[in-house]
Amino acid sequence: MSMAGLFEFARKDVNLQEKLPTKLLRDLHSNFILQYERDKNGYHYIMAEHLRVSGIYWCANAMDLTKQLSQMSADEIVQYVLSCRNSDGGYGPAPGHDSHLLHTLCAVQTLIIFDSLQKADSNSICDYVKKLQNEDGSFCGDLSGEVDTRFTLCSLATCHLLGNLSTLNIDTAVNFLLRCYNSDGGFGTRPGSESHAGQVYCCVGALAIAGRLDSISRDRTAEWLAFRQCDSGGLNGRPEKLPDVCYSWWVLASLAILGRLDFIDQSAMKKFIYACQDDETGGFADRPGDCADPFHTVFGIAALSLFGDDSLEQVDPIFCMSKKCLGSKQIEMF
Ligand code: GRG
Repeated sequence: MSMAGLFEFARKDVNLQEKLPTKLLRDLHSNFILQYERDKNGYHYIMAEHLRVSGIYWCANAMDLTKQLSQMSADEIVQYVLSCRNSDGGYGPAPGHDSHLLHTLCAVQTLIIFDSLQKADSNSICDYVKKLQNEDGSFCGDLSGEVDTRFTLCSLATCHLLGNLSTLNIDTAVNFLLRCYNSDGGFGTRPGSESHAGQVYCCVGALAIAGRLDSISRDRTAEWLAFRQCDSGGLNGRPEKLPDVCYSWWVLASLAILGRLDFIDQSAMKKFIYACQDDETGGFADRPGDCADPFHTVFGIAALSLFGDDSLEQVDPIFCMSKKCLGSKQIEMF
């Protein structure tokens, strides 16, 4: 391949056409989200059983951040989430499914959003999380043994939100995270793995919860994150990949935690996020013109909230929940 060809390859991007949305279509998004709550016999609801509790958190959080949570059936949702609890103390994605850290954190986040955390057994949840910590400080997501820095954030966030962070071995957890810190400033899933923006969010968030952000170079990490911005204004997760609206959250929230939001071109980024909205059905897609879904919807909305928008609740960059519902559980960062 010629040098020119290589250069083109490195600049993978999308084109923003003129007819794409240029402002936040807030009220359309609540209709989009509520259809997932209403249509329980529909294809999407049935096919999503393996990730339902995560899906419930994405939907409830999107409704909370757009100040429309009161339109949801709070009691029914809380009862459903509680019914996903297993005897090991963790939560699965749906009743009868095995526990997993991803769903356990989402269950806790959802209960907080609906002001129902007192209905959960905090001690048994923390015991469940503690058992998944390995000697080297890393965490498995469940009994299958997969290790990933995502699970470090899930563990520290869950125990912090339940007011029992000290049940975990924080020193070894931090040591493990630092072994996943790469010389380019990013973090990977495990020591030696490629830097990825999703993993940077998990590691930076976990270090913030641990009170150990001083262990890394904020500027070096923020520079790696800033390089994720493409000409369209959208952000990718790693070099030579297409932008995706969810990285607007993973990257921007990491920069917010590091106190480096100004490293990015904010107006170009907003333009890309607005363009990912579906102006007929509501919801956000990964990229302009693709099919909208609740995952990209919540992270698109959360990213816009970080820029400051009066029609949205202010979001907390570590926990991806409104500051209003977190109250005193927020972490003082500076
Ligand atoms: C929100 C508090 C809170 C916690 C969530 C599970 C988790 C903790 C974070 C996930 C972070 C992460 C790894 C995000 C990336 C998700 C994603 C779109 C992965 C796709 O990866 P590839 O390799 O896509 O298919 P690319 O974009 O690299 O081509």
